[in-house]
Amino acid sequence: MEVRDPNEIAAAARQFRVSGEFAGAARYGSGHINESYRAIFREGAREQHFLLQRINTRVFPDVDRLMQNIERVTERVSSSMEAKPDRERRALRLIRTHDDRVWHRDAAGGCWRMYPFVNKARALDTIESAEQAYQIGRAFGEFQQQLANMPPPRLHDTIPDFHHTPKRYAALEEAIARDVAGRARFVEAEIGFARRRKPITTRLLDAGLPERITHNDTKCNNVLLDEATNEAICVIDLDTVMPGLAGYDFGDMVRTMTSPAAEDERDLSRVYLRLPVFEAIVRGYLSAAGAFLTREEKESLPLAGKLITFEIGIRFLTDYLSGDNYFRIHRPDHNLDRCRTQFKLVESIEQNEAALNTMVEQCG
Ligand code: ADP
Ligand code: GN1
Ligand code: MG
Repeated sequence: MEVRDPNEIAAAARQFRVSGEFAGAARYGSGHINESYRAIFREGAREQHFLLQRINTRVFPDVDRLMQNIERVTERVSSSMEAKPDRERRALRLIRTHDDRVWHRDAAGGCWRMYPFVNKARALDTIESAEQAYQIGRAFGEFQQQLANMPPPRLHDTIPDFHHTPKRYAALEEAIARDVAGRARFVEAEIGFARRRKPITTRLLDAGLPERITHNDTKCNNVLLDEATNEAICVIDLDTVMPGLAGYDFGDMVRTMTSPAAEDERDLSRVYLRLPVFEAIVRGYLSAAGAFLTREEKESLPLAGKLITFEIGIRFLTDYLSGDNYFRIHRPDHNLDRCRTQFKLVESIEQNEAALNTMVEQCG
């Protein structure tokens, strides 16, 4: 993990308009992309916490457009929460800088933003119960609903073709052909697994489904759950909110919640789909999104679960072959371990396909 000079972090934090004195910051969370810190400001006996982030500009080079999206999305979500007394815990709010911007570029080119920290809430890397899956499903369903009918202009594509599975597949083939890290010979089985499934990569895009505004990164640790009530209260990680298919969000929930094991579990016997959790995701998601989804979109949900799990699997494999320069890793072969868990889950989804279709039919 990157080690950053504390003075650099402190200087960035002080750019934001907050009452009180900066009193320290510690690395926070388990995201693979940005660098996040829990920052403390003190004013007399009062202490306030913030989530300070150094944006990954390799992944998001156009920070202006990225932050324009986030500003619009946070305002929209916040205004839809107007009636709620604890709106500050339910909608992210960008803290502005002293010169009234929503992000700061430091002298070294680092780009920073800051949100109030949602206290007494947690982000789960793996869920502990089907009820949590229901909650997270509902939260992302409501999020899509809040962003439906957003007035023009269209949101920017912060990462073009983010969920274009055929292009992700083409990128894998290119990484295999280039083999810059000399690792292709270690992953012949995984390459074979991916190649056998190439024909499915176009299926969601070819289905003629309507464009929505979607989150696109709906893994379970991108929602905060209230510690006391277990309610999913706040959708976070808004970098990839942009036009997309409803199934992208449903699919990444299937990927990150139906298996009891972590995304990087090495014991693959622990990786499999749990039907009751799948059902909880469907019920939670449709309790909100059911109101606006078409019949074809609902029918596409099981396929989306398989396809997004497969897609993230090939992205991990591509990054492994390319020398690990996209996803943050914490050990050698980390991306390969992540790829293997995704592929194992794809197999488990395939074995349950008929049951998943029936469940969606019954819930929809
Ligand atoms: P990444 O793109 O690296 O995943 P995230 O925006 O998801 O970055 O933030 C990383 C982690 O920080 C989250 O998984 C969550 O644990 C925590 N987090 C993010 N925003 C907040 C917030 N406003 N309040 C509390 N915790 C947060
Ligand atoms: C990344 O930022 P984070 O850790 O929530 C990635 C997602 C992947 C996920 C896999 C912008 O999400 O697309 O599905 O890792 N985000 C980006 O865990 O690429
Ligand atoms: Mg995240």
